[in-house]
Amino acid sequence: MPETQHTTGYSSKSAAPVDLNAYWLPFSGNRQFKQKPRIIVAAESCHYIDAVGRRVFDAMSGLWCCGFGHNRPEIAAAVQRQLLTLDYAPAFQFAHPQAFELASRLTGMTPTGLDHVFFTNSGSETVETALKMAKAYWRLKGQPQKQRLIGRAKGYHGANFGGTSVGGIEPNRAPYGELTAADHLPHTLLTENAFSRGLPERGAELADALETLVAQHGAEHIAAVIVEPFSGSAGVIVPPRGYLARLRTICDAHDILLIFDEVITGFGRTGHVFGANAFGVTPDILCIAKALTNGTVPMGAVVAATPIYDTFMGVDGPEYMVEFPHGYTYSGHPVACAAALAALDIFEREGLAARAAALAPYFENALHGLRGTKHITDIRNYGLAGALQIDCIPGEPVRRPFEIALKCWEKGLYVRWAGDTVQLGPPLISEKHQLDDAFSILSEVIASVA
Ligand code: PXG
Repeated sequence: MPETQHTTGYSSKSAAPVDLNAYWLPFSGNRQFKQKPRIIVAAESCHYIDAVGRRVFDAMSGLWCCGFGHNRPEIAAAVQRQLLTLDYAPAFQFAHPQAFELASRLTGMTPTGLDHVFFTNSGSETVETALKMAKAYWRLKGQPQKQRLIGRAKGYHGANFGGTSVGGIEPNRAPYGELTAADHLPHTLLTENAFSRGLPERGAELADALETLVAQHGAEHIAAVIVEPFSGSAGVIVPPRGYLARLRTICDAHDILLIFDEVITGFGRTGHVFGANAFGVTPDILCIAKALTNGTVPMGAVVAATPIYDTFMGVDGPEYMVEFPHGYTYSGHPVACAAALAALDIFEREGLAARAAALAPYFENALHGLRGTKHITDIRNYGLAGALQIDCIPGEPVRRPFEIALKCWEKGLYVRWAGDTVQLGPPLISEKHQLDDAFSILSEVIASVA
């Protein structure tokens, strides 16, 4: 059967019809999308403009990445300057000044002791880098058997092999069988914590499941545990009070590296610079991406604690030897560095972590104001991140959130649907009246959905 030719009407170069099937969208329902494409053509501060001219409030900061607002001229100017000065420099065995500048800038922002930055190009690459770094570290320390990786149920750590394996969102793993061996701690989504505001009170002892895995495998076989300070993709699952500190204590007791995946929680989302600051727990390895460049140019980074870096640098052999045989053509890309430096200027100059912290109680009140609206079985929030748990239609857990999000889009509000949740991560620069409008659309839409 010939493939249907759909047209968007937005062919940029020619009048030829665009074949919608030429583009295979990531993490999307392609068949549904192509019946009625949602095409975004422009952005402005906290809004998107779609192909029919609709202005849509970006209540997800893109995909959690554009929290400082869209189309910031300072970032555009820095990128243009960089493109006309040094568009690319080899990342292996050579470097350029902006990579050092950005690395130093970042180590000035990360918790004490996290002082060495390895650049990547996405959250997924960041996670792969962190996992390989952890495994290689133990080999260099003379403990080659310390290799097991532990994630957490409902965790999301990107789409590559290692990240998918330590990830705990079942539908993301199921299509592929086993990729890399990994164990999982239980998630911390407890019904008795439903409708908690901020940190839930119950469940810190769930961290003790790590002791069970230690008893099962022996600490001498476990390299690292990776968790998101709060789980983003699974729908803002906030750690129970004391949980992360307990995980840190158990890792310390057994010499297990603790990796925080702060791809979503970094750069102000929690109302602090990092989730590590918000929750008062410092990991051995910190993973960042997304808001590092305000979403403008792909970039990520692993920030490693000094003992890890020193172990690699202390390796036997001649000094010209590569200590960590890992990296990417575009690691520390000059254009990405320029974008990140300009984005961090904005972040610091405008005090956006503090702004998020100041706006968070207003956001929390508005979000929890939806309690009692039909279909909503839980509401969770931290900083400027929030999620609604939506009662499932039997056999179709994803349908209702999907219908809610599409109706919101039509009414000028972009929220994300994933699994049985609707999620919000508004720009850190949002105004209260914009949040009011967003919540009034959301409440009206949820009430109208069957
Ligand atoms: N770790 C975490 C914690 C993430 O949230 C990644 C790694 C992977 O990043 P890249 O840049 O490779 O996509 C992510 C990405 C959502 C959503 O709606 C979340 C992500 C991506 C897209 C959508 O929750 N997180």
